[in-house]
Amino acid sequence: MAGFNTLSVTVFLLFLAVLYCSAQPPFKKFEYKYSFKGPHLIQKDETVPFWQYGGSALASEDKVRVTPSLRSRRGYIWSKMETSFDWWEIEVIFKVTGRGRVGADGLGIWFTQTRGEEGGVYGSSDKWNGMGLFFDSFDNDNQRNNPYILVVTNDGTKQYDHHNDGLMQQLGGCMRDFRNKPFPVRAKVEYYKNVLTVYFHQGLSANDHDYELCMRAENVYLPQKGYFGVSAATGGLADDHDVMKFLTHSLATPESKIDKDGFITDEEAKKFKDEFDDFQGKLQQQKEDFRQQHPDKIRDDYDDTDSFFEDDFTRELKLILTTQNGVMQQIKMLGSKLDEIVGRQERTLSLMSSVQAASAASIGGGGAPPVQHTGGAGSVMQRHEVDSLLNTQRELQQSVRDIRNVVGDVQNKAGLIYNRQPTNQGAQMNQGNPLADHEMLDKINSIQDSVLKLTHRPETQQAICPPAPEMPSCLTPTLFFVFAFIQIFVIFLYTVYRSKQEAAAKKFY
Ligand SMILES: [Ca+2]
Ligand SMILES: [Ca+2]
Repeated sequence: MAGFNTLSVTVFLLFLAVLYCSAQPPFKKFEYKYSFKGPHLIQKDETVPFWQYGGSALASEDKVRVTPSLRSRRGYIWSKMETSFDWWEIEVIFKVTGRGRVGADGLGIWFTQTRGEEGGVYGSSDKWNGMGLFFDSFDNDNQRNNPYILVVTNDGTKQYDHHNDGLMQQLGGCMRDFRNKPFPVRAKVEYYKNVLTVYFHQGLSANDHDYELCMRAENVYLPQKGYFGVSAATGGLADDHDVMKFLTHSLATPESKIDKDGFITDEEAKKFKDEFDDFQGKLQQQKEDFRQQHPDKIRDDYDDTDSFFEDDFTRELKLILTTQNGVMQQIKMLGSKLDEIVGRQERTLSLMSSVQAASAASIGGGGAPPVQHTGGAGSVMQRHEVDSLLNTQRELQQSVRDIRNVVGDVQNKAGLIYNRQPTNQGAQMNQGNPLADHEMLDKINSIQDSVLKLTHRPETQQAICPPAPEMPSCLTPTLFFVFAFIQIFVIFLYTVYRSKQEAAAKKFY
């Protein structure tokens, strides 16, 4: 009974130990020889340390442009060294950007037994042995399910089914849009204890924890050793495929870590030290080379680290400069606003003067010259021009008023004279009709004229004509006046007679 108890306790403890070990997260170690990232992604000879790239791929300081957004391009980048660990996790931070609503073809992240070559599967060769994680932009089978993310494993015999977007061959996948995101998108692939898990970060934030599960598959058997790679391709449509970071971690089970006890052997320590010295030597050599090639760019204080930092005084000065710049910008802005206001006022003034001129013209019966309405921004009237124009308008208005007064005066006087004339001619004339009165007036006027002519004639004749021959007694002034009186009398009688006749005629009607 006691033996059974001991056995059951041992089994239970073993079970707990296994459970504990399996629940423990794996130990992660960053593998710099299988990684690349900015800001100093390339060396001076434009190579990426521990990586090789080709096709249309171009590496710069902060990214590898696997393809540019040009038609029918293929590019790739592969790690140089074969992996030396069983389990791993890779995180790839990249961008797929293009002007079109639809892009092509896509990007592949690889772990394969041998490095791929330029080929037809997202820029890399077909019939690979290992895993391909594909970001398929273009919808070849027209199922309206792209952009799509899928994992396809291959043992080196299968050909990728492009026409169906690899749907029948996929180990798993998810439909996510990874193009034209505000932040770089990220993919994390974990291969640990034959479980392959893919997480995806949609690039809607820069938060490191915004990953979501895309697919998970168990019992996945990938080659024990292999190479990591990224490839991309464009077709009739084209996107930029830019990889900012490729970060690899090796994963170790807690058991294996406990076996190693966290220590490294002397042999390993020596190996790491040699590697470090080797790199240090290479760095110094490159520095020397650079100094020799660019003597003009060498600064004596280049190695003086103090020159890279600023002191308090400099920082304060910079702060003051920044503040003053801000103040200056504000003043400039105020100045421009003031200019704008002055411009508006001038425009308003010119408009007002034109309105005044129009009203003056309507008062003066159109005598004023028309003032041009200046609508254009460049033809704003000056103040003194407006003033002179207004003065002219006033003078003109005054003159028109004067003329009007004079005309009115003349009219009044004329009216007075007209009203006064008939009363002087006698009360009888008022009783007759106006036509007769006028006739009468005309005749009297003509008589007066003739009288005047006659009275003035002797002097003019004396001045101009030769002396007339003596006539016995032709016409004396007395005789003339007698005749004139008789004539007036006859006309008067005739007028009276005619008015009477007309009065008699009216009685018949
Ligand atoms: Ca496709
Ligand atoms: Ca599709």
